[in-house]
Amino acid sequence: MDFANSEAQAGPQVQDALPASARSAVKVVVVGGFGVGKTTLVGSVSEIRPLTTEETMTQAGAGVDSLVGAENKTETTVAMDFGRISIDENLVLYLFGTPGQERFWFLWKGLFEGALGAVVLIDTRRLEVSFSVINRLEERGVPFVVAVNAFPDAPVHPMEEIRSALDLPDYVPMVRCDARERASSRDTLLALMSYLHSLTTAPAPERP
Ligand SMILES: Nc1nc2c(ncn2[C@@H]2O[C@H](COP(=O)(O)OP(=O)(O)OP(=O)(O)O)[C@@H](O)[C@H]2O)c(=O)[nH]1
Ligand SMILES: [Mg+2]
Repeated sequence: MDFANSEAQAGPQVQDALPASARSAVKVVVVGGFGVGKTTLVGSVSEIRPLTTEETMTQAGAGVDSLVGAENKTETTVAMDFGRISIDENLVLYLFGTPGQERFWFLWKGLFEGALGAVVLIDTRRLEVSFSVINRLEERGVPFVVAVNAFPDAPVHPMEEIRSALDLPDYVPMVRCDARERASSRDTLLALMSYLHSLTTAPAPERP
């Protein structure tokens, strides 16, 4: 990971304090299949040292976790990622990244408690890992945006093709992002906030 985690510098830091002007806080979850960049996104955008629960991958995952497109991956999230970003002087987002490996998905229930919305990260080399993630969000009625993460050797498809492959309704916003880039990760979260805002002001779209 190219960002400091909570173990690197122990103890409270001045920059970790909540801005005094913050009036509202919103919980957002970052979800997606194994290795799509969830921890990277939370780490790149967080204004506090992100809390991560990365553990070294072991042989336990052999034959269970598909490493296609993530062959060099050595660590995986076993509980959650946590970060914070101030959208403006009044609004603070608390970010919770979920574990990607299906055997840790039982933890999702707690992580989703009180969440207003979700970012679903997608890797176009492994779209199939996103199906069950999206199903679970739809079952829970959590509004979400889909962010296509830019991996260098990932095929670039028009958004509408990806929408159709994922069977996503027209009203679900889709964006491209590079989870390593702070500005890009921030834009992705802004897309979610703007979508959540539109849901409160517009008549509910027709859902199947
Ligand atoms: N090129 C490129 N690499 C990325 C991007 N996002 C993440 N990566 C790399 O992909 C690997 C996996 O990223 P993680 O952030 O650990 O993925 P994750 O979704 O948290 O993985 P799990 O917690 O194991 O499910 C890391 O080596 C990242 O550096 C991206 O936008 N572009
Ligand atoms: Mg992770």
